[in-house]
Amino acid sequence: MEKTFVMIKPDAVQRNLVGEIISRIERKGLKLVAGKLMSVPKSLAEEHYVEHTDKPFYNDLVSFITSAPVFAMVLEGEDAVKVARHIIGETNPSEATPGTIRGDLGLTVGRNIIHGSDSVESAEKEINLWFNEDEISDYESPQDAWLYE
Ligand code: IDP
Ligand code: MG
Repeated sequence: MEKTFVMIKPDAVQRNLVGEIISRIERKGLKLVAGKLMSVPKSLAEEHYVEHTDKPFYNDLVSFITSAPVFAMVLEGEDAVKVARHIIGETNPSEATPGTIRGDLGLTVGRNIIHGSDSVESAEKEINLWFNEDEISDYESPQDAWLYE
């Protein structure tokens, strides 16, 4: 089953939206297989956003992600990468469709609530970057029988 990496950013943790966001993910049917509240070391933030090193917002982005704790997660499910990106919504919350996490809960691109891996390849990279293998659980959920044919 496909896995993806999702991180609730510092703005959403400070705004007490962790429960709301995890609830949306759970209701969708994605299975939580790892999760932790953590302060992000600068080196981890820099590595996570390495593809954006040359962007004008890179330094602010690294400062923001390291400014207060995040809630990092691994989610599992059929097409988990694509499904998580869909329920997260467009990068800029002002353009994100209502009903998505960013569309309902965010206002500006620099404070857009949540991160989700953009491909299966980056999901693998990000899961390895943020989690040790022994932090990820493999378990059967009784609702699997009612989520999948
Ligand atoms: P994504 O998070 O939807 O994958 P990316 O383009 O990969 O979007 O950008 C990574 C993160 O960088 C965004 O989630 C957002 O926090 C930040 N970001 C992207 N574009 C801008 C911008 O124009 N101004 C400020 N921050 C930005
Ligand atoms: Mg991205």
